Amino acid sequence: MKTFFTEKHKLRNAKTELYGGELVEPFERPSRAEFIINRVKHENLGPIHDPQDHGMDAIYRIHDRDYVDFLQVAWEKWQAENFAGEAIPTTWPARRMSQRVPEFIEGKLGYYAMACETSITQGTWEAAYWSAQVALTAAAQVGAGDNGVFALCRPPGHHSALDMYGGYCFLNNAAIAAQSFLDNGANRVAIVDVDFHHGNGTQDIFYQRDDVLFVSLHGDPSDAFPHFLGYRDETGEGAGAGFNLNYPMKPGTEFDEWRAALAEALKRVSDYAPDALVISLGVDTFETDPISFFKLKSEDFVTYGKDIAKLQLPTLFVMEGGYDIEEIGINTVNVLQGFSGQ
Ligand code: OKP
Ligand code: ZN
Repeated sequence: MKTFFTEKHKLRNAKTELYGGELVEPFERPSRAEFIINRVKHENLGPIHDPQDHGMDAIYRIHDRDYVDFLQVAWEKWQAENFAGEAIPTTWPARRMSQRVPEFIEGKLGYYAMACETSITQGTWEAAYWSAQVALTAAAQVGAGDNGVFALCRPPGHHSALDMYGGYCFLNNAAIAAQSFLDNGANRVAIVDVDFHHGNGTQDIFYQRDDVLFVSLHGDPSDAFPHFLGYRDETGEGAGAGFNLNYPMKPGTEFDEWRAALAEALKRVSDYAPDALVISLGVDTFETDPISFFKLKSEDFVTYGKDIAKLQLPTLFVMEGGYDIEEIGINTVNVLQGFSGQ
């Protein structure tokens, strides 16, 4: 299996995350990708390639222009105010307030953020841009006939929507890749999101569409981030009615229950008969993940990789979360090895 990866992910290197009322070192840090790429090499998963530059067009197929403009200049504008710390919003357009976009950077941050743990800093835009290019290049490789390809994206993407960042995400790599399949001749694409957290961004982007089926397994939003989307009764709207499927699960969920939900999800995908499958691959379902509450063990990742392979679909794996950093490489590559029968 080919891996697409760039060292440019290191440009995303915030010093702070607001967690438990303190500014801590971000859980989503550069060493995550280093552990994964080292495991890819150690296991001889396959060749590692740099991404090609597919430009901005594919990004604008998913994200709003004003939002992308904001991301590109947010750090510069924040710095111009001479604030001491990294760019974090403090105020949101909550219920019954105006949804106009403010001029001042602190207001813009609140307008475009869906969560405030994600500080914007020097290099954030460039890393997010190249993370999307990794997904696009890997998608093109699937389009060229490879049946399983790994996009080692960092930063992750599935919390990012049309005009929202947060949850460590800026551009929705999986959604951008899914749209690129459609723009290159696919009629239907399925996205299965196995990250511990609900893929609110991906759900929102495709909620009214029937050309992308979105299925997510995740911690119940009543108990887990992103808290405000991911319930079972969110099934799609308009043309998209019936094309969104959520499997929220409770704290302590073990692999047997999780795997049964995956089996149902994969049955729905199979019935949909997509031309391509995108897996939003987060391994924060692991039993010792520091910010999650499922109980998967390392060998379970191999098992579910095999389950996904049984669909026999052209499959793109897009890296999302996973924060038990010492084990992240093992768990991620276990899925890919299970899939490819290595
Ligand atoms: C990003 B991805 C936990 C706070 C969690 C943000 C989590 C973002 C996860 N108490 N805050 O889906 O792995
Ligand atoms: Zn996650």
